[in-house]
Amino acid sequence: MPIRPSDSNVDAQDSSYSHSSAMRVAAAVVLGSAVAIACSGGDEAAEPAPPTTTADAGDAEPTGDASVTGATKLSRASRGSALDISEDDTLIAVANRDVDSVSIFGVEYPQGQPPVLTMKAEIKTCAEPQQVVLTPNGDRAFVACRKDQKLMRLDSLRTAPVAGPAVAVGSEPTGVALTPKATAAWVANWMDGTVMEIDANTMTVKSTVDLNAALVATGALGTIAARPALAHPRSVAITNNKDDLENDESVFVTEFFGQQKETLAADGSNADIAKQGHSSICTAGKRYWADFVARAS
Ligand SMILES: [Ca+2]
Repeated sequence: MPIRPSDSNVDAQDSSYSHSSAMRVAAAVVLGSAVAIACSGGDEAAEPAPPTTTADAGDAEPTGDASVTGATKLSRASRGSALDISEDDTLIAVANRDVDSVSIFGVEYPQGQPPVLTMKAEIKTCAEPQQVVLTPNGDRAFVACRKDQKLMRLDSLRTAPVAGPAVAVGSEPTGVALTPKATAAWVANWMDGTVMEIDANTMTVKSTVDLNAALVATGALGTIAARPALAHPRSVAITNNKDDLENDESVFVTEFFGQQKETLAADGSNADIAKQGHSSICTAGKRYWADFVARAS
């Protein structure tokens, strides 16, 4: 079972969360070769080891039944949420976090009338579905289940919605997003400090990016060895440059905790400004590296 800190039920993606001294950190993983030098950080020994990848999904065919709406590629960046709307606005997926299900709604827009919402199905999912994200044609969805530590695919949402295969990911996945053609899903493992690339068709882990080593390399944590659970990636979003390549996009990941930038005063007067967030920019070809850089607080 994962270790769950006392604040693990606080959702940093919700505006209700307020922790003035814990500023956000953003991490980014760039799936391309253009910024490889920027990722080196000048310290070879401190760089996280690139994960092993076995295949290139860059030119893979889109998933799902594209004939349903014809959409094979998202028109926008992708990020999961408790709720997602299909590209054509006719399908809505809602994560029911407390009852371990996802509800699928069809939407019609009668002229001059309010939209009509019809629940097509409530699909039982793995436990604690934190985020859901729909594919370009809306026929599939991917669900990150925080308690069960899985990513589950939901299939045939347009016709006969059903739970599909699931894959074990890291501890407490809290975020999921898709590449523009939905050939891969990226999951933020909040407790492990990693992000994973999941093949959307085979539902297998293609690569794992360790953000812990990248965070240690900034020096913000002092002189310590990298280990799991130092970084806490929370939500994830993937760019969309509208070309046909999947492996030239960037993956941005929010980091839950800020890092100390100055000594805390005895009277605590600088408690709200003594920390700063970090963001990262990274890496390379068919290998994925991660790095953090300081962000202005
Ligand atoms: Ca692209």
